[in-house]
Amino acid sequence: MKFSKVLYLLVGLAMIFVVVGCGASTTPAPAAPAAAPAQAKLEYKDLTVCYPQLGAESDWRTANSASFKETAEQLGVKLVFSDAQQKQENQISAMRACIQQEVDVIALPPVVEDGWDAVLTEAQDAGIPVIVVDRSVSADESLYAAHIGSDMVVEGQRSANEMNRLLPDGGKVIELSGTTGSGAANGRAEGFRMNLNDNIEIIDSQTGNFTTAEGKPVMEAFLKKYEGEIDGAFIHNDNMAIGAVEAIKAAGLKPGDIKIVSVDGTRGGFQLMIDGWVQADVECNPLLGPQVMEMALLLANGGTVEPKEQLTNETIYYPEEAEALLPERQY
Ligand code: GYE
Repeated sequence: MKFSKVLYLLVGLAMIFVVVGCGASTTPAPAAPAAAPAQAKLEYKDLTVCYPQLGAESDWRTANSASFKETAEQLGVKLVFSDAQQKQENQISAMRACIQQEVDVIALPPVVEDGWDAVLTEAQDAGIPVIVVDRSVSADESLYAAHIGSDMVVEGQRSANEMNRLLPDGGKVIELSGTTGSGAANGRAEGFRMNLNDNIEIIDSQTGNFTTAEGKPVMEAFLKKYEGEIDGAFIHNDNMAIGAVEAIKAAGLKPGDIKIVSVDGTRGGFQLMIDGWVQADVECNPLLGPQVMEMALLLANGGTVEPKEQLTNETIYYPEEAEALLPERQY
């Protein structure tokens, strides 16, 4: 029997059933008990999302904050935004204030990996789902609803692959790393060491806290200490690369004398590639607002995110394409 005929038959039977059903009742049916109204589905305009941002240390971070603010504005989500100035205790107090305020969802970009168990437990006890954003936490997975961000280990591996290509005969490299104890710095350092060729030696590693201001003096110190010895630099973000390049220029070196691999893919990083200072920029995408808001709505409506670990798709940028791509970069 054709599908359409089966459909007609079923519809017909259903109609007979309805008619017979109604006709058969002689006494009026008792008023149905007011069915508990199905839990009204929350919409974006009903949502309050807390974003205790970790700081404003880099262009990546500025773009990340803007992505959250713009997305919230477009969707009509109420965003409780704060800036912790790279201090974990400030992020924790901001989270506690949001718990008190009974926000619907907390999206947390943790400045460092450790030390979140207590406040994550407090959020859980208050029934507020937490989405860990960008950097990871070392806390047990059961304490948060999802983590969305980059695979920092993969970024480190990609950076090592580029350094291997740039120094085919081996050499000495320094590492200018991100904030000590942060998931981004830990992952990038780990991945870099996993893939780096044996003939390339990491002669020193210091933090520049992901900022231009702190990256510059660290590079100055490296240049003094290892004069003429540095073949390559793995720099954990473009802002520190900007500071490092200022120091390298001041030391009288030319673009390419020290091969630089940086991370983020910001406009500043693109400009360094165009000017010949950076040979590869490993992308890290800060524009997470739309995905996080979508997740927040799902969680606020009782849904779950599967799998808990949601990774961002990323690539590597090279000097040859930098000029053409720069005008369309969003950050
Ligand atoms: O690479 C850096 C920022 O956590 C991925 O933090 C983020 C890093 C990013 O300050 O520029």
